[in-house]
Amino acid sequence: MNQVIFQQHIDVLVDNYSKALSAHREQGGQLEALLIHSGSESFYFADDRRIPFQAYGHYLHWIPVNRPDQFAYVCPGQKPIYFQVVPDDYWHDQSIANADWWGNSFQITRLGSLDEIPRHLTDAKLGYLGPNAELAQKLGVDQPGINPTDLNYYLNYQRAYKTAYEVAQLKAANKLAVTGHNAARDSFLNGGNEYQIHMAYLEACGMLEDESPYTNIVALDKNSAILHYQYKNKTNSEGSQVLLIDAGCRVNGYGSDVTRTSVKENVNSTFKDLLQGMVNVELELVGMVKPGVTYPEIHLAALFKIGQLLIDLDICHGSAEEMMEKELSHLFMPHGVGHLLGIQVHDVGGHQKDIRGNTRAPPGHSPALRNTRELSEGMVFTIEPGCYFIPLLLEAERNQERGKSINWNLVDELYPCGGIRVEDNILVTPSGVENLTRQFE
Ligand SMILES: [Mn+2]
Repeated sequence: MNQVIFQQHIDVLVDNYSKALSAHREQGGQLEALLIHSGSESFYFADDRRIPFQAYGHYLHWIPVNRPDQFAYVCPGQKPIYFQVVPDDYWHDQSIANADWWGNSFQITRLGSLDEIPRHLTDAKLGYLGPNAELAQKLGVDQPGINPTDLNYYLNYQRAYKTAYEVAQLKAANKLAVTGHNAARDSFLNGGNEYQIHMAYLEACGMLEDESPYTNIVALDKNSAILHYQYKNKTNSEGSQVLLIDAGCRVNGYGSDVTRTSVKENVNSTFKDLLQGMVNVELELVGMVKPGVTYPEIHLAALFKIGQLLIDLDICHGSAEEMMEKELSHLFMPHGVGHLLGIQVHDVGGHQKDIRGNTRAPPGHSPALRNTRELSEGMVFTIEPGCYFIPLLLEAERNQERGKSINWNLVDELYPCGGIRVEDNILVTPSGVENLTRQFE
């Protein structure tokens, strides 16, 4: 890893945090420094088993060490400090390997317990960002210094703009995911069931399930119409015709989020055409990306294009305009066309209009749209149009006025195929777009 781009990344963060703290004080706040906590270990209820740990996003933004009770200390004018807590413990491996490429950007203070932190702090008025308010108080921070809303808005908003270092991590996470997706498709074409396809993906990526940025969706046939399908069926699936797999990888805390849909040769021919159509729709939507376009424009274009495709394939009757007016396309794509992406798969600040926390709500007909931002250079998000045959949504229309626009014979034929989603990760460049996923295919 390149130490220079990491240091540039930290320089940007120092600058952002300094500005955020200045803005905070201009509005009457008092804070001069921040302690950013990775989080605390937690346990299942009435159990001594630990819940797999996932560090807080604003902490991982600084330090690529996914471990509980680690702290970044940021005080403008001072080199950032990493309070690295390494307790004495012979039950677990608590060692942390510091790498020069990131370690040189911090003053690393190694401690045996987090109780030792206060004695290393200056008298700058301290705030706390993180999930444990009780701990914050123990470390000497009182409300309103715990997760101050104004600072959160400022920092969440800025997270959408990635540094060169972050883009490099996201690219690496995409490269790895593409390897996994290729293995998953091969497993499917060779008759693998959901469990086997899932394991083929993990194996190809060389990762444990806990290391995934989110729970893999590995859905065969009609399961692919369950948007967040969470199981991995172990039954014989040699006769399966459709695979929808939504799976990513994580590199230094940054996650990719990629979906591919594959079919076997003998799949329903309309479904095969629909898949080709959806791949084209996705590429056209990616082609719309450039600074100044708003994300809801891409979402609306997705609904319009899917409406047109459904008409072209005789799955619906009428015009694409009618499909929009009657919100028929929405029945086939009930989710948003994508979301901001970074440390969190659904990255923060998607509905923010500015650093002060004013929001832009998604359109009333698409409440699930997670991103309403105006696109600008350095933003990373997904583009993931989908088209599904979801009985729960479609059957409610069968005997209604709206249902007259739907070719039910064909829908009945397509139910067993489930649905389609095609998803790439996209970077906004000064003049347009870089597809972080397809460059590795
Ligand atoms: Mn996604």
